[in-house]
Amino acid sequence: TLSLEKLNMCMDAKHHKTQPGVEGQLYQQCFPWKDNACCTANTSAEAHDDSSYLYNFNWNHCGTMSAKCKKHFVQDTCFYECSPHLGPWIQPVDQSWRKERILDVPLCKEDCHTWWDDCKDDLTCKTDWHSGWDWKSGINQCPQNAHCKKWTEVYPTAKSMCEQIWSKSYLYTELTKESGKCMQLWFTGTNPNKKVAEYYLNKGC
Ligand code: FOL
Repeated sequence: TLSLEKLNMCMDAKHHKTQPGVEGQLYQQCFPWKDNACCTANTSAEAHDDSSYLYNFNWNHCGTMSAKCKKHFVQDTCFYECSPHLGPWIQPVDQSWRKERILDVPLCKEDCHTWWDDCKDDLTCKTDWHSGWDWKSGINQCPQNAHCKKWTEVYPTAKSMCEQIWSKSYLYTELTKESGKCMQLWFTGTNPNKKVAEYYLNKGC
């Protein structure tokens, strides 16, 4: 793919549009992506629901996830489904539910730390949330061998959570939002991640 195309594209995955574009009605936390998005309005609404049809994913697998923790997972879902500027980190993958994934997206330190801080009092039973669940009820539940533990036992550091939860979708960085060299899950107004993608594309050529 030409570098310029990588600046504005959607990965070939379960719910992504083929091309990014304007979406007038993106829901709540996905609203910042409305001017240019890889998610549909419907996907953006589903991103806010427990066990939504997107992946039937159950955030409450170790009791009810706290609202302050859940909002980061909603934001991560918006980022994953809606971002049109992930081109530099899109990789082919051999999985039943997607043909492409993101790998080592450099995440801004603030976004990783606030996520981990807000989830500190919650529980989980697995470090990698992409695989190894018990799906026999239709939604993911903790498998036999995995007991619910304190978040901080499963993820001793913010870095361990951000990198391991979605099997290296994110790379932990010490970069701050103002650096312009890391991707932001949380933003308002113009999408700051376009310039970041541009920076990494130019770096590579
Ligand atoms: N957010 C980010 N940032 N990166 C991601 O890759 C990502 N992926 C999801 C949601 N948010 C993300 C999708 N999550 C399964 C589990 C979680 C999931 C999608 C699918 C699942 O079906 N797991 C099966 C294995 C499926 C397979 O690999 O064939 C399991 O065994 O639990």
